[in-house]
Amino acid sequence: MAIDILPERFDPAAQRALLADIEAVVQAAPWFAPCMPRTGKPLSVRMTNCGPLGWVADIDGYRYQPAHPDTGEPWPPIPQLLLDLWADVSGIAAPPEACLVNLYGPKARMGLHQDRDENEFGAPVVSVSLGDTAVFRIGGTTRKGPTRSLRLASGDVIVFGGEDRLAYHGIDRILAGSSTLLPEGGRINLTLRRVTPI
Ligand code: MD3
Ligand code: FE
Repeated sequence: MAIDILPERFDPAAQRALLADIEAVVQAAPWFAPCMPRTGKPLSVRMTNCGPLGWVADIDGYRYQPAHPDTGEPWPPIPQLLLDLWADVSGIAAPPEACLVNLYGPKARMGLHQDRDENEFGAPVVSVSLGDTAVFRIGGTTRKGPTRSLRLASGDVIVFGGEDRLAYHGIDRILAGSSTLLPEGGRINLTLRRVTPI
């Protein structure tokens, strides 16, 4: 397995059910504003997490931690729909430990980066897109070299494993108005990850 694309893995009814679960997560763990380490420059996305561990970014760096950076409360559990998805598509018997939830407004983007804050690269990252379509870019495991562009639409699931687990990737832009799932527009991306060694 390298990149496994499952277009509309969640049909519109399942997308609404998943969105309701995420709205409950956000009630318990409100959106926080991540920033770049050292500079404190804000990222354009808003974030929250569910699961035993959550990814945070503040002036001190990037890390996984068991509690919300603003409220100090533990992250809420990962919704069953997402645990079932992981069991179906990850090929890993151990459950995911972190589900990062990213919120994109119409102008938000995410620069090309690698995900390397985890201590288990044998497990894939499983991504779910909800709401407006994103123009996603993925390259190889070095910053230079060719990249390709892919559109991620609402309900799509992508599994990034094998050599592509450490591929550079980012979000170039959001196609505002391409979906009516989110009442206020925009896009939510969910990424399920294993953080500690299996
Ligand atoms: C390829 N999120 O949270 S999802 C991230 O749409 C992140 O919010 C983007 O990059 C988003 O770190 C992209 C697709 C994705 C997520 C994780 C990956 C692709 C990946 C990890 C390794 C390789
Ligand atoms: Fe990433």
